[in-house]
Amino acid sequence: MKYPFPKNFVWGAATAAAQIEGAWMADGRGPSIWDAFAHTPGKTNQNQTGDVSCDHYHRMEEDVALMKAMGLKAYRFSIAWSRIMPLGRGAVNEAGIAFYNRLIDALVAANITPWVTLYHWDLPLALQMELDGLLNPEIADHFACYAEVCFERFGDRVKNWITFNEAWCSAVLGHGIGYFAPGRISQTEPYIAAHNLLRSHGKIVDVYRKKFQAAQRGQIGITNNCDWREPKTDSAADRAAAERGLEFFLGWFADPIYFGDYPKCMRDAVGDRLPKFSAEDRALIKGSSDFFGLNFYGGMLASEPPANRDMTVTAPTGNGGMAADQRVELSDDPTWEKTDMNWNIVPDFCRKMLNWIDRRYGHPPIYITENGMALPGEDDVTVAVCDERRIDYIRRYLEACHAAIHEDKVDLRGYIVWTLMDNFEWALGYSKRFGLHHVDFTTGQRTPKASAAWYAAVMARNGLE
Ligand code: PNW
Repeated sequence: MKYPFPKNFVWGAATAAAQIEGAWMADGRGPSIWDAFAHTPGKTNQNQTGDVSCDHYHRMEEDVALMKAMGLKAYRFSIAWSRIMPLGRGAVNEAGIAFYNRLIDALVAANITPWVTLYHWDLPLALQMELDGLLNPEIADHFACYAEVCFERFGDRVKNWITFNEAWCSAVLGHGIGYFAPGRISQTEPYIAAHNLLRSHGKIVDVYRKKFQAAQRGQIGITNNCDWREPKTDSAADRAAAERGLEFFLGWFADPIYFGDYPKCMRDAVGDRLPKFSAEDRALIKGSSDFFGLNFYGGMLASEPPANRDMTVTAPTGNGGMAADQRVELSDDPTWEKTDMNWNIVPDFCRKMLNWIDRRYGHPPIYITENGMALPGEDDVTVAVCDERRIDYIRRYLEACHAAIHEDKVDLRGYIVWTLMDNFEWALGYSKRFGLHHVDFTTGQRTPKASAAWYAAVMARNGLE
């Protein structure tokens, strides 16, 4: 074997509740902000919603069988808060608990380690309506109560917890450019939402550590996303722009956890719009992650913009983050291959990102909790099953991971593919397919793509040939 991975390396595939479950009103589930957003005409591709999606809620046993068939070692999924607590607080919905109990039991029986994300963007709608959701500091207490129910009910079998998936998306896409739920457009609110997400993360981890961790012996952390920023030229200004871009993207969420505060460049640029941590918040947030979760998808060239450039971002993906504040000009190298999301395929950027995290945050254990690609033409199942380009993509990213581990000595402990099966790709609806399995959204039929068998072989031998 050319590229063996460390013993105990975590191999997995991921999904998220709002993207696969469907059954949006079944068994007492309350609505989420993504239901409201998707049901607002004009917000998603062809006004598509997650109402039915893959109908995983009703096909869970079949889906676990798919995972078992490929010898999946770990499965990362998220819990829909509004199935557990339909109004986000108060009464617990036992039918929702029962669903996740059945799922977890099925995984354990199939020898698949559950990795559970507590929040993958689907805030109970009631909390948005009553409290303004993430903008209200009180949200941290509600997050902590919900999480406590999950630890209590599932923590005997779940040993790997992720508090938040990509807080950057909730902040920037949800509260900055309005591309994601709850669809807010503001230059101030992203910083408030981010702040309350970090405070919520701190509280959730505190609950876990004080009440559950000793007995349940699991680990808890947060997953952030970041795209690499490569200096466009070797000039000091472009190198500084790239570094600033990374601090605005990832440092925003990781610096408070590892250092207790936001990056200095953000303080300088954002001024009074950037909230301050109270001593109490800081004590909860600093040191609050047992591992570093990273979702990695791409990168761009970064350069210092001309002084008079208007940086206001209106582009849907908002890849520039809070662009007017960070002032980093982003561009592509025309030779780069792209995915169907238009994201650049540059495996070396993954290695660089891992090294940046390793150095900046003092050699933390890292798990890649998402990486994968969307391919065009895959609505047609006969096209989808020949996904050689996806195999090539995953192979090259895994080679980059292997180099980071063995040559750079990064403590990378796992790689989780996005995603187990085609699903509701948020604002892009069903127009983008990332799955190792094709889903026919009319019949619900699942069909393994070539990448599923290939990935099964990689997991079985714990490495690449
Ligand atoms: C991640 N962007 O989201 C999510 O965690 C998944 O739920 C999602 O399906 C996957 O990546 C693929 O998109 C992102 O526009 C979605 O910059 C959009 C962006 C970034 C991450």
